[in-house]
Amino acid sequence: MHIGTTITQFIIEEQRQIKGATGDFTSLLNDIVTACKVISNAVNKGALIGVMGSLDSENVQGETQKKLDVITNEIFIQSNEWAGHLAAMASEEMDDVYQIPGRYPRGKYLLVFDPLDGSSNVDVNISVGTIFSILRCPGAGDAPTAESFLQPGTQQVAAGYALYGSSTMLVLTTGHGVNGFTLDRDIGEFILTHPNMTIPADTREFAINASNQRFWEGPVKRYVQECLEGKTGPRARDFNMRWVASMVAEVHRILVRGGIFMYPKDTKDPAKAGKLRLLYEANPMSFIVEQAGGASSTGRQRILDLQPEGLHQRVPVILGSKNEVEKVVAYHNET
Ligand code: AHM
Ligand code: MG
Repeated sequence: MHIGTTITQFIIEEQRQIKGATGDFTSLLNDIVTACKVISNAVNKGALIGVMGSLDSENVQGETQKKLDVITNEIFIQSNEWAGHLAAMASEEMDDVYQIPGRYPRGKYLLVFDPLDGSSNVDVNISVGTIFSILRCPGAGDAPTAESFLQPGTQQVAAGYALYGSSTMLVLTTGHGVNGFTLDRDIGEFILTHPNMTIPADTREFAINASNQRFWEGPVKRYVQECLEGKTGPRARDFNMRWVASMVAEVHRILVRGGIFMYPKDTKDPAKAGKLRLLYEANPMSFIVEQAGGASSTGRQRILDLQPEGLHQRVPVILGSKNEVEKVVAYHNET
């Protein structure tokens, strides 16, 4: 019988290539994988275990928290705080940095995550996901602060997401391409099913929340309008549109069949530069997309080059098939 490559085997074999690797990173990734399996189970059982619905609380960004936002955040903390690999964590659901409790050793990595992205979809049984990013902790000895996390996306050691969809998948990059694993529930292991995922440079599919159209800037209005004009317009081809409102599901679709995803700058709330958060949404997804041959930009700058200014900073996001992203960037440059 052929046994597929488990994610653990894959990570160990990948790390063997790296001189001086201590096994810390491999072990950290394993704990993240465990957290994603536990979350997958909770999301899958849903109403059976009473985890659907909202709480009265709001997170630091003023968004109503779902029960599962809080539960999944707790799962991530519990799975990752004890092993001695992390110096601190930060997440969409916590106002400040989470320090590793004194009873555990402090390690050299920082973990940033959105434990349940797209959680507005969870009550209606549409795909949601977990996004994570691993950074090195700068400085030795001192307790990490928010500043420790403010590193450009190019500094990420690894990034990934788990997609809780019709199957549960984990997609990972450590800077050597992108690989996808599917959870085999019978044996409780993620098995390599999508090796070397690559995004085609061209696409005929775009994803954007079109209800915000009146708030977009000129270049995005122009790009979408030209897609809508189809064969008879300047693009001379018909485009298809998708909007799941779960970034993980959109990025996964783009990794599998190409496409462009946009949550651009808009004037809906002038206090916000965009909707998606740089550290735990835009950066990890941009790292994955670039590693798969795609591109990712705010429209004006490569996302991975941005110097973060705050833990919960928001940025415009335009990512996916390279030639399409470059077209949107070119339209921004013309203004
Ligand atoms: P969340 O982290 O609070 O779930 O918000 C992020 C999500 C993304 O997954 C998705 O792309 C976007 O918000 C959808 O926004 P909208 O509801 O405006 O379509
Ligand atoms: Mg999110």
